[in-house]
Amino acid sequence: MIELFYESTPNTRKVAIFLEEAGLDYRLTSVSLERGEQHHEAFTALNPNGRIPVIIDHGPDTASPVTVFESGAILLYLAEKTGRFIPADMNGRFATIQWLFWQMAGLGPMAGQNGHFLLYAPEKLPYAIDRYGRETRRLYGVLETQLQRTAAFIAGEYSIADMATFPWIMTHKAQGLTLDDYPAVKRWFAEIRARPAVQRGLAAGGGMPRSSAPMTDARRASLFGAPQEPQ
Ligand SMILES: N[C@@H](CCC(=O)N[C@@H](CS)C(=O)NCC(=O)O)C(=O)O
Repeated sequence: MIELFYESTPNTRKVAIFLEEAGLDYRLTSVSLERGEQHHEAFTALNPNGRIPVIIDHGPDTASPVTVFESGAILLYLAEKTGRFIPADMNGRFATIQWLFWQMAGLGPMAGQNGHFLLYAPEKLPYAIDRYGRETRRLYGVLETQLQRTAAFIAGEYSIADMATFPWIMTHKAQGLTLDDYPAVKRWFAEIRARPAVQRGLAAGGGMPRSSAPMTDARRASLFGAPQEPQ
């Protein structure tokens, strides 16, 4: 059984989608970002970086429980464990891994900062808005070119690269973008959203808090305030 430490956010949705796609036995353990539970000692013992998602694989097919943090590493772990959603041949495998890393190191952080400066920063800083907006649009353009090329999924067949990228494209409106400007991304997005396992993955944790929850003072303090500094 896989335990997924969870609040509904782009990075945790990736993992819920994989678990549903693969039909793995799992349960969600709520981590309230508003209450700052990602900074609690019990949680940072699992992930010293104090971020969700984290999984614990409780077996029974592992000698002892396996803990993994970082959503990209979790997707790779689950793909290795099941032999699914990553091709076995070297070319296909690294086509998938390179796009997974592109999402982890590029699209996720840049879109995250873009959303921050557009929606949450107490001051509207034109330089930051311009810098991250431009970079996010550039990355959407890169994805558009790739999806026009493959005319299918990001790395050819449906894979963990798509599962990593899709929840971030879900945030396009908050990024100030429209998919009408990216027709191949729009086609791919609709195709993935229609998958029953993706629907189930997105519905996981129905009653739990979501990243789209209102930005209360407590949430702002937990996400951007003093707990983020070295303790
Ligand atoms: N690179 C990490 C990023 C994880 C991350 O930033 N998680 C957010 C939710 S999507 C979080 O835990 N935020 C809590 C905080 O900023 O204190 C991953 O992909 O797992």
